[in-house]
Amino acid sequence: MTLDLFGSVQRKVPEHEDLLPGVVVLRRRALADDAALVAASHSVTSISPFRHMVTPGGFTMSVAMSNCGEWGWVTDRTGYRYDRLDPQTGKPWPPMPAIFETLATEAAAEAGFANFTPDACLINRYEPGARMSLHQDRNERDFSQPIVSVSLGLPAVFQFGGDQRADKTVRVPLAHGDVIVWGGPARLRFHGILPLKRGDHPLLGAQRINLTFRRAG
Ligand code: MD6
Ligand code: FE
Repeated sequence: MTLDLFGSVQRKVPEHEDLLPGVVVLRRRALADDAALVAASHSVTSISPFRHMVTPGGFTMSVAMSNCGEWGWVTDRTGYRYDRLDPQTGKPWPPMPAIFETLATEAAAEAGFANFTPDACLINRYEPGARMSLHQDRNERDFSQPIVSVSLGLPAVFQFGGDQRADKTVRVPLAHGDVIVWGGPARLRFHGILPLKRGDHPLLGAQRINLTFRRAG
């Protein structure tokens, strides 16, 4: 704890938290580049727009999604998978912006995963009430590769479970600019996002954008 020039109390936010084995939170790591990241995200979604995909069970997701990079994560009635083409445009996903790839590679290295080169970036858009129910990320080929996840806009509560759906969960608040890197023993843990609370973020208004970087192919 330190006192600043005006005598108010500032709690130091730890920059590098080891949340659970294999999970590192880099608080505010993306903050300095926030406007450029939002602009890059807009350039992607102007080509491959946000859309609400349908799960194999027939439910329309409350989170709207797009992708960039060589592979994009998609779901429809036939299942979850990575695809080189955007099913909505019939064209390849937009290339991954350099500022995305640089952030993902640097954050992974800071968390202990050297040489992470993502070939897929899923862009999730949450509006108030949107949520992501508990799931595992298991459509990727190589589980030794980490996942880097960047939060922008309204804050959200991330739920971390165990390797079984019924395992008890811990809640982790994620704010604008926070980056999570996870892999190793945490790679297949169940996780989700609680329903987004209403709010108005200076840069993004009433939404949260999440960028999730993976090595899919
Ligand atoms: C989200 N994230 O933060 C949803 N999955 O909006 C995920 O589902 C996720 O953040 C794997 C690794 C990191 C993540
Ligand atoms: Fe996930």
